[in-house]
Amino acid sequence: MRPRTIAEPYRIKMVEPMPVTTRPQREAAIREAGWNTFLLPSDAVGIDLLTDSGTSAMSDRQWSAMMLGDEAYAGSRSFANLERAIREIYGFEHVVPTHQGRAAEHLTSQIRIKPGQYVPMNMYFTTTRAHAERAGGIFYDCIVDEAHDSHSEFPWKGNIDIQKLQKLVDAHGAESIAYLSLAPCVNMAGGQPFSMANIKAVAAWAKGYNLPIIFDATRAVENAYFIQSREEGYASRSVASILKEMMGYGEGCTVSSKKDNLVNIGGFMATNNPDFARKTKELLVVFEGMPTYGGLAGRDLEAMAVGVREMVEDAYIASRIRQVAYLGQQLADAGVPTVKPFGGHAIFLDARAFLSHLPQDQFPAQSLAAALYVDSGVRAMERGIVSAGRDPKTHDHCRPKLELVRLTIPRRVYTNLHMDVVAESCIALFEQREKIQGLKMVYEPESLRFFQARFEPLVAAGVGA
Ligand code: PLI
Repeated sequence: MRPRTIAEPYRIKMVEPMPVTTRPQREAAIREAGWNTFLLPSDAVGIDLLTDSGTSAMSDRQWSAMMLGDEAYAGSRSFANLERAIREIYGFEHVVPTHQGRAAEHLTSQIRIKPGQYVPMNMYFTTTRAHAERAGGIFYDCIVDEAHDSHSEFPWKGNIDIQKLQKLVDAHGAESIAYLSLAPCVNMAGGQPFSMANIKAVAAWAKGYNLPIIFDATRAVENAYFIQSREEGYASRSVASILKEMMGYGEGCTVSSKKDNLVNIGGFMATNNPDFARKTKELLVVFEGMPTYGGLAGRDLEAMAVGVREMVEDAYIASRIRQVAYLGQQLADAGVPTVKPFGGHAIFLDARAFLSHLPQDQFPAQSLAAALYVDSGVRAMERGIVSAGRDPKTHDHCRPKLELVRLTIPRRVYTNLHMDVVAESCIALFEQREKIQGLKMVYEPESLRFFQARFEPLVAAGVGA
C-alpha cells in the first residue's frame, strides 16, 4: 500500500508577509553586510533559515497565556507555573530562569569551573565553550570520531566516547574535570543525537569518579524523538517519558528555551542539587534579576510554561523532524553533499565537498551561505572555520573537519513548499559550484567572531554563482 501523507498537526491562524527581493537588491545587501549573513537586515531576507533559535511560531495557547502574565517583581505566579512545568517535564526540582541559554551557561560556568579545570563536551557549542573558557576552563572534545566525519552515516553521532574521557582522567585525574557538559542533538555535529544506551554508560562511568553531568538540554526533545524512532526498546515510549529518563542521568541542565521550548526568548538552569541552585540564584540577582523572573517578563514565563508542555506532544515533534528530513531528502536525491543522517533541527550542507575547489582558509561555508542568499534570498549560517574561532594558545584558526552551512528550520513556521524553494536554490548552486569564489576576512572580532566578522571576495566578481 502507498504510504499516506501525514500533515502538520496544526492550522495556520495568522500570517506574516515575507519580503520579496530581486537579485541586484540581494547583491547590494550582501556587500553591505560584509558577506556575513548575520549582518543582513531581515527586511532583505526571504526564507530565513539562519537559526531555529527564538524563531518558532507560538501557539494560540501560548499567546493567550501571555495575557495572564504576572509582572510582579517578586513571587510571580507566572514563575510558579513555569517551575511546575519544568519539574514535571524535565524532572528537576530547582528551576532558575534566565533571559536566554547563554546566561544560564555563564552562571553555571562561573559557579562550577575552577580555573585550569577541563570541561569535556561532546563537540562544542560556541557560547557554551566561550563561557567555560571565560571561567578559566579548558574545552576537551569527547564526542565519537564519527561526528567529525561528514561521510559517516552512524545514527548516534552525538555519542560520547568513554575512552576519550578515560584518557583525560588517566592523564590528569578526575579532580581536573569540572563536570561533563553534554548536549543532546549536538548542534555543531549537524543536530546529531546520542543514544540512551550511550548516556547510560557515560553516567555509570562518571559515577565511578564522582563526576556530575550537566546537560546542555537545549535540543533534548529532538534527541528524545530520535531515540523513540531509532533505538531498540523505545518505539512504544512517549517522547515525554524518554526525555525524563534522559535527564535523570544528569545533575542538572542549562537550556536555551528559544529552541525546543517554542518561545522567542528565555532560558533556564534546572538541577536536583540544592547547593548549585542556591549559588546560581545568588549570582542571578547580580546579572539577570530576581529568581522569579531571571531577566524575563512574566508573560515570557507563561509562554515558556505552555511551550514546555507542547514540545513533548508526539505528533508535533514527529512532524517537526519529518520536515527537516523532507528538505534533506530532496538535496540527497540531487547529489548535494549534506551531513547524514539528517539532523533534528537543520540540514547541514557539506561546504568542503560542495566547494572542493576552495581551501578552508578561503572560508568555503561562509562563501556558500553568501551565494545561497544572493541566489534566492534564503539566509543560512556558516558553521565551520569562522565559527570555530582561534586557538586560545596559538591564536591560529581552529580548523574543524566539518565545514558546514546550516539550513536551520524554525519550528511551525514554514511549509514544505518553502522547503522546495530552498532545495531548488541549493541544487542550482551545486550545478554551478565552480563559479563560487572564496573570501578573505577583513574584520575579525575577538570573541564569537562569526556574528560580526566582515569579508570581501578574493576576486572582484564576487561569490555568487
Ligand atoms: O542563544 P541562547 O543564548 O539562548 O542559547 C545558547 C545556546 C546554547 N546551547 C546550544 C546547543 C545552542 O544551540 C545555543 C544557541 N544556539 C543558537 C543561537 C543557534 O543558532 O544554534
